[in-house]
Amino acid sequence: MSTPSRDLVPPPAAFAARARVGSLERYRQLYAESVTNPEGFWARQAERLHWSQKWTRVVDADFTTARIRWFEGGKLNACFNCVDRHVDAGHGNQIAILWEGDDPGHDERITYRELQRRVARFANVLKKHGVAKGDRVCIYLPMIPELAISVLACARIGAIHSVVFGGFSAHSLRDRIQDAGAKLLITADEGVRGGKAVPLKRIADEAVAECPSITRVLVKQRTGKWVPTVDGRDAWIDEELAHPAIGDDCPCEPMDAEDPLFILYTSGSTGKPKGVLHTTGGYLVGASFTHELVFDHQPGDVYWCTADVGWVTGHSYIVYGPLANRATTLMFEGVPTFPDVGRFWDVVDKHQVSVFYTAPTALRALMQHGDAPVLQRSRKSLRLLGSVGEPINPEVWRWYHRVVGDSRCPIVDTWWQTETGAILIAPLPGATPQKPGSATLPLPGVRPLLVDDEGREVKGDGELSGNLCIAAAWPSIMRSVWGDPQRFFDTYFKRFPGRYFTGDGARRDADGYWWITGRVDDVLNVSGHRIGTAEVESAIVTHPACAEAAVVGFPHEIKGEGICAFVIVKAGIATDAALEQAVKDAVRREIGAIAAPDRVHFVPGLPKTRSGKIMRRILRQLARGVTDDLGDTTTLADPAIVTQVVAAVTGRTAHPPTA
Ligand code: 7RM
Repeated sequence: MSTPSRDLVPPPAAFAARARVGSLERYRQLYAESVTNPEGFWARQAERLHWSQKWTRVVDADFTTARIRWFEGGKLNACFNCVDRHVDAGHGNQIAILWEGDDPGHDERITYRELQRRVARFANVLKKHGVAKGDRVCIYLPMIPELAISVLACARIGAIHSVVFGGFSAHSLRDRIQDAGAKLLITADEGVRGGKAVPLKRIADEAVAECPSITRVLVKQRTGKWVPTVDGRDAWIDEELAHPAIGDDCPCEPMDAEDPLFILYTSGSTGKPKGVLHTTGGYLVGASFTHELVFDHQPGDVYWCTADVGWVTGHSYIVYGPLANRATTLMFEGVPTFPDVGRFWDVVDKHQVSVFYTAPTALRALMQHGDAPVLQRSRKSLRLLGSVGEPINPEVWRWYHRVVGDSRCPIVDTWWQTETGAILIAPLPGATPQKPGSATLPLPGVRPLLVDDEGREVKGDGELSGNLCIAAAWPSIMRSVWGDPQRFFDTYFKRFPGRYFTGDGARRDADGYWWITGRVDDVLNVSGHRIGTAEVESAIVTHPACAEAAVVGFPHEIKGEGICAFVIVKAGIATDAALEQAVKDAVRREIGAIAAPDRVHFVPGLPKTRSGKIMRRILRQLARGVTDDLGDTTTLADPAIVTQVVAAVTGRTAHPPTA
């Protein structure tokens, strides 16, 4: 199945003429340089940052041992690179952060000079409360300026931030705080999204009650609602910042290139979420280099990434990448559908956004409402569109291109992961002819390859498919799993020795274009968020009525993937609508609303192999409504169970729970 050439969308000539990389030939040249002389290439890229001391060795990486070090001997500070150096260079009056509140009447403009002052004061507050270099600080905030400011304040003093998305539950927050051994938590009274309040402080209190490592909780008053405070533990951020002893100056801590910058938790196929560890030099080189190249960053751009800073996309493409490049980055507190489904385009017009980066799930949700809400807004300021988080359906790509971008803006479909730190596969908007649904070609310095299940490289010029691996290290690759280096090796380097395994499947077409087909492990992608089936299963069985659960994904019109749970209840329990709700609530309570199953089926048993492994393949078929083509079931321990499960799912017979 090769892609017809009518599906090739070349970069518009007007765009290419002004682009940083303006032709495919120039891209090919850059790429060739990067793979023939990676050290020279990355050393040149690293020059984009300010180093207080230059590195002595560009790279020392070995995928057979999972030892990865970039720019050793070099010293730099990420906050200095994102803030101070721009002020020093005379750009203090430029807007650094454009904040748009949930309420359309509520916004804030923060210049680089103002950002420097606020970050330095915040850093001084952290120091006053005993935070020092290497300490972990957990940040559980809504999308308000203090989120970016606290991230940068940590980086300034060398504290390691661990941002937890504001949609996670108390238990998820507790697990992350405990795993990182965080000393201080930064939160808010409440968050506001779509006109509704999120009780962050209440959730944080519940979490911190089981976190002895936390000595201090700093609370931002976002709504001013009364919340309980714990004497000797809690302090109001605004009072702390206003304290006369807190000064405007705070030196940037010189950090080794390989000193940790942050931990960010992400789901895998087994066990609890992993603390992905990123270090200072390589990460910032990667975030900055890719932001400039993929988003063709130009002075004067107003750049908007709609992600939450609680995910890696927000770390790399709201905070670190754009600020390192002295962009004006827009931070949006709200949701795409409030006060109405035209909100994104209202914000685009209001702030004259030129580069817009969002997720397919948001586009699918908006596309449902037709073209009118888009066409009613000008969108003339837009020049480039981006997509991230999951494969974008070709028809959604075309709608994004034709309706949102008026057929004038290139689209960059960016493939990457929390672990990769920065974009690895994406078009360069002025150079790469795009194909709807393909992330196109690897960025300079990136060497993807396909490997079959036996570990042999899948090679050739035609259309190929396999497990997506990367052959050699790039600067922003994660360095370890926090507290568990063995898990780092086992997860990414064990299955295909000498290669980094992404967990994704992919296809490469005859033009060398990459098509990501989705996860090949037990990780779901729900609205662009990674959720491990094992986590959801553990959450379900915390409910006392549930004996066992198996979770699979199914195609979902808006979310991309929906969650379907098959649950065995304990003897004598009635499987009614109330219990179904209770199962969903259990997952909300344990993980957060994003992981709540869309469907719950109570079943008398689960299809298992003789070694006790759940055959998810069969459940996946059932979840998508297929009951007659379940494939080979002869390896099941008890093939008869399938008939009973089918009956339970289709409701053809009563399903008394087994003991
Ligand atoms: C940035 C981010 C990573 C997983 C990854 C893929 C999927 C991300 C794309 C994509 C197809 C894309 N980090 N994914 N981007 N699949 N096309 N452009 O999403 O760690 O949260 O998720 O997301 O499966 O492995 S993440």
